[in-house]
Amino acid sequence: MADSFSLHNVLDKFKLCLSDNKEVYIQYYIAGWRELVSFMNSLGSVFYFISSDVVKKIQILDNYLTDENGPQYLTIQSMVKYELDNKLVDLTKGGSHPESGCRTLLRLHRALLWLQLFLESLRTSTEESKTSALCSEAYNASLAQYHPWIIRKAAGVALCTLPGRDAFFDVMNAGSHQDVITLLGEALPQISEVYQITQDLYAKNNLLDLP
Ligand code: 1PZ
Repeated sequence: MADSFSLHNVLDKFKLCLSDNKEVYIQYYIAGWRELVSFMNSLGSVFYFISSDVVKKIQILDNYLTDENGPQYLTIQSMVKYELDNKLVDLTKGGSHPESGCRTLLRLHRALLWLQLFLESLRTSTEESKTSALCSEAYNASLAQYHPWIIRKAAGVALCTLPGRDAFFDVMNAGSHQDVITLLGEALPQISEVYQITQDLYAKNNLLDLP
């Protein structure tokens, strides 16, 4: 990626996600994910199989956002209402809308929990902590339950190649280690709020298990 990555960029995008009345703007949600993709790509080619899936999902949502019904996709709340009202969501496998906005965003939403857990454990980690261990603990506590064995295996292999804690802080490109830790402390509550609002919305509409 030509753009140089900084943790600031990710956090800025997720900060912009929330509207005054606590709706979540899809435009900034996917912009946050674009930054994460550029981060993953800077970690090396083992991560392409992960980032290419994220890119695919960003693209699906971006297409909805820019097509003629784009205004319905302004926020996650408006998307859920629009797609449910118009029967555009497959609630079971084998329907005619396998790539609804709702199910696509759900995949990113589940991964956001992983990110939140991982960044929180990184924030409170010590010099002896291993990023690969923190990362896979967060993965096992969140995303792994939705992945078949073969993907869990591949994710495990990729995670083994993660740089150590010091190098990882450097790749985040947000100043000294202490700066990064402070930044994470400020920003994680915002990511967590975006996560929680989405989670409650999906739960209320019985969308948490979309195929
Ligand atoms: C910093 C290092 C990042 C390590 C991330 C550890 C997580 C490994 C996840 C590996 C899964 C990638 C392969 C694609 C799986 C897809 O099958 C699933 C389900 O989608 P479907 O098949 O139903 O359409 N895709 C996902 O679960 C989305 C995966 C997102 C992974 C996000 C990682 C976040 C990285 C942030 C970087 C700091």
